This record gives sequence, structure tokens and C-alpha cells, in this order.
Amino acid sequence: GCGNARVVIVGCGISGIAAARRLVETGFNVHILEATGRSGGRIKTTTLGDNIVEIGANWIHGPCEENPVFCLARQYGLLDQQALTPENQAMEINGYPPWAPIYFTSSGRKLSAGEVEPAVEIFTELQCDCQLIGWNIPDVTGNELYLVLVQVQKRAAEKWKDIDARTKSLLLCVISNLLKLECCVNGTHSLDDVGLGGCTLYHSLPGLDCVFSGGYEGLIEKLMSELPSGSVIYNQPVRSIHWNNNTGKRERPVIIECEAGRRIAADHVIVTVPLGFLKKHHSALFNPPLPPHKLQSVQRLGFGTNNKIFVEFDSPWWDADCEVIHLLWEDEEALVDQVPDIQRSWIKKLFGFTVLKPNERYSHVLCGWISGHESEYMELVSEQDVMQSITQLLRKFTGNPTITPRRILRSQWFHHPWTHGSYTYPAKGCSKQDFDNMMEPLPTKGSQAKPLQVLFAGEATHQCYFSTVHGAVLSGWREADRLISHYSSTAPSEPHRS
Ligand code: 6YU
Repeated sequence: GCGNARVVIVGCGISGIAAARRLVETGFNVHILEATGRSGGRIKTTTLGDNIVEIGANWIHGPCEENPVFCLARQYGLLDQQALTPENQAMEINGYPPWAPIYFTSSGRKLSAGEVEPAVEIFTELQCDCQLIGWNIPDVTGNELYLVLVQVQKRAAEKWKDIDARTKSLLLCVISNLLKLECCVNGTHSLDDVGLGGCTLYHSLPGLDCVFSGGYEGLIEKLMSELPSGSVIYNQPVRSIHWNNNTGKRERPVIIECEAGRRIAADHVIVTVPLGFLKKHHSALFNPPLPPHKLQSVQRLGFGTNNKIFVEFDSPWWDADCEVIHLLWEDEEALVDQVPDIQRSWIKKLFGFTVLKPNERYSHVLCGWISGHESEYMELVSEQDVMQSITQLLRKFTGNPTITPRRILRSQWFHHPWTHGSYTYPAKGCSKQDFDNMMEPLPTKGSQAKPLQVLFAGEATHQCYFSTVHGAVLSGWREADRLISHYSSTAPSEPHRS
């Protein structure tokens, strides 16, 4: 068995919690060191007035039997009736829930779904092609966004032959809007940063995305309640991990050093810090440093920013059945997913709002979505100025000068010191090999040193469910299982005791 092996887990997000639970069940001695004062990491629920809002993860993407987050949530009774129906689980949405949209233009016009349909059709077609075949076509510019745009223009030239020039330019504004939405989905600055070949790596599960009506953090509470009390040490940022300490057979090979000076010896450490943190702090964090191939993957994979701006109103000004509101800038027919003057016009990057379903928990709340450098800039603008920009934006697009938000709340993931962004995307030039490198334990194969000293979990280490909560959970279980099977195949005397 695992004897008295001591495992330290760095980070108390859901991947760390998932790994800890499985190891504790098997008899390992487990401690989690967490930099902040709370568990959950990028799962973070709070309130805006009387409304429950999610600062981080929002949905269970693809709630079906294969999705461990769905299964846990169901087991704990955290889901609404509708999410539990077989019809809901069987829905094939390919990553894009069929939400009922409304489109407003910057001159205050409301468009019908029919008016934007030719643009949506082309865009959806492109997305399907991209998911099926990947677009790793080496092109002269090496510019992936350009590749998408060329495709858009080509298809538009064929399909919109009989459409007048004014309508065509409006349709191109719709495409610009959908590009910005796609940037939010990927959590990236521009689609030019995303490796379209990498799109084939991501798998979407069946099932219509659902939410936790009582908040995503309810799942964290349930999971935490099953860990022995005292398993987590909070406000304990890890500064460096000293591995390969060849201090003799009976000693623990890893020393974990905290900011506060505390040093903990362990047989194994599971690192679950976000990729954004790793990119910034890898050189201080690992001693000896990460091997070059692993470091290259840390650098090559993308970690971008997607933020939310929640806006509450006294009464709704949108249609009762509307689920998403798109904002079309009529000067964007040139197909852009970036704003030229970020300081003055960062808000143009906000593609629009999703509508929080009104029920006993929510009054009238919209969630705005903004990604990229514009989003990073937004984090530094005062809340009052964000509120003012949102108010002006809505008045302009609806033509209604009386719209006044009651209050707002935004996420600030880029400036979060232990995250540095939102989630992972396959950047240009990335392949499955980068995810394999991310999850590879240290020391790497072939070394004479004690095996499995440093293991890696977290959403960025999952090769097909990166950027999701279920990817994070599965990565935690994967690393726990790696240790469990290691001990089930080695002599019981192996880890030493101190
Ligand atoms: C999902 C969704 N969702 C929106 C937004 C965000 C994310 N995700 P954690 O960071 O949780 O834990 C690490 C801990 O480590 C943390 O507590 C730190 O404080 C700590 N730490 C760091 N440094 C430390 C140190 N030195 N010492 C000690 N501790 C330290 N996922 O399933 N549904 O709706 C969304 C969304 C705004 C920010 C999301 C969503 C992502 C999840 O939140 C995230 O993956 C997990 O919570 C991560 O858990 P973890 O344990 O790994 O890390 C081409 C193609 C691509 C297709 N892309 C697909 C797009 C789908 C992505 N959708 C996401 C969308 C939203 C809206």
C-alpha cells in the first residue's frame, strides 16, 4: 500500500480537491497548501444584491454521464429538474448552446434573427469545419485569423450574391461580433492567437449546458466536507519546490518552501497552480528548473483572459424569452476582433450579454463578456467608470436614454495574483504533445532518482477537456491514480517514514 507516503498538493482549486479526496480514501497522508484564504480557485460564487453570481466558471459544459462534474452535482442534489432529464443529457450542441438571441446595432436598431441569419449561417459552417478537420493549413502569413477571414469572404461572395451592399456590410458587422464572442469562448485576445489546428483537440460532450442554481461553489463545499478537517492550510503561497534532493534513501526527496518561510518535506507534490501562474513564476517555483521540453510547452500553450461584467436593473428592458444580447458596431464591417484604441474604446470588445434566468434567486441581471487586452485594461478602470461606460453603451444601442443599471460587479482574472488570466487555449503551433508534456511528472523517464516527485494536475494538463471544470477534476483523479498505482506495484516498505 501507500504506507505513510506524504503528498503535498499545491492549490485548492477543484483539481487539487479531486486529487486529495482520492488519495485520502486510499490512505495517503495529504496536505493542501493554498495561497488564498478560500477553496475553489476559479470556481467562485458571490452575490450582487440578492442575486447569486459566478465570478469564474458558469456552466457544466456537456452535462451527461461521461461528465464527472455532472455526476457529482447530481449525486449531491445540486441540479434543477431540467438538467436531470434524459433529453437534456442527450442534446448534441457541439459546444454552442442554442440560445435565443437579440441583436442591437450601434445606431439603436433592433434586428430580427432573420436579418442576421446569413452571417450566422456562414460562421456556424466555419466553426463546424474547424472542429472537424482543424485548420492547420500552413499558409504564407501564418495568421490564423486571416485564414478565417479569407474563408468568410470567400463564402460570403458565393452565398450573398443577391444581397445589397448595405445589408452585406451589416452582415460583416455580425461576423465581427461573432469573432469577439469566439474570443471570449477561447479566452483569448484575438482569434489570431488560437491555433485552429488545436481546435480538434478539444472535445465537447453531449448535453445542454446547465448551471448550479445555488452557485457552483456548492459543489466545492460538498467535496470539501468529505476531506479530513485541517487538510488545507490557507494563506500559504508556495514559493519554491526543491526536488531531487538526494539526501539519502530514507529521506523525503521534495521540500516545499512557502512565502512565509515554512518548509515541508514530502514524498510527492502535485502542482495544480494555473498555467498563468506557471508562465510567470516557473523559474522561482522549480529548483532544479523544469526540463526544456516541459518549459517550452508551458510557454507555448495559451492562457488568456475572459472577464464578466454583471449588471443589475430594476426592471428588464429586454424581451422575456431573450437569452443573449449581441451588440453590433456598424463601423466594423472590416472584420475585426480587436479594438484599435483600447483606452478610449475598450468597451467595443464586449460582444454582448447573456441573460441570467429570472427566478426566485435572480431579479434582472445581465452578464457582459469581454476578453483579451481590452478586458485586462477594463480590470484597472474604476467600477464607477465601468458602470458609466456600460450605461452609455446600452443607451446608445437600445435608443432608450433612461436605461440605468442599479449596480454592477466584474471579474478581474488577469490581475488575480495566483491565476493571471482565465483559462487555457491551444495557441498557434500547439499540439497534443504540449498537453502530454504538461502532465508529465518529474523526474522524467529514464532518471535514476526517486520517481514521481513532482506531478502536475489542473485544467491546463488535460488534453481534450482543458479550460473546463470537468477537465480539472479528471486531471486531479489522473494524478492521484498515478500515485496509487505506483504504490500498488512497489514493495510495501517503500516510502520511508520520518
Ligand atoms: C467550466 C464554465 N467558464 C469562466 C471564467 C473562468 C474560468 N472555466 P484553479 O485555478 O481553480 O485552482 C488553482 C489553485 O491554486 C487556486 O486556488 C490558486 O489560488 C492556487 N495557487 C496558485 N498559485 C499558488 C501558489 N504559489 N501556492 C499555493 N496555491 C497557489 N469551466 O467547466 N465551465 O462555464 C467555465 C469560466 C471567467 C476564469 C471558467 C469554466 C474554467 C474553470 O473555472 C477552470 O478550468 C477550473 O476551475 C480550474 O480548476 P483548477 O483546479 O485547474 O485551477 C480551440 C478550442 C477551444 C475550445 N475551448 C472551450 C471553451 C470552454 C471554456 N469555457 C469556459 C467558460 C466559462 C464561461
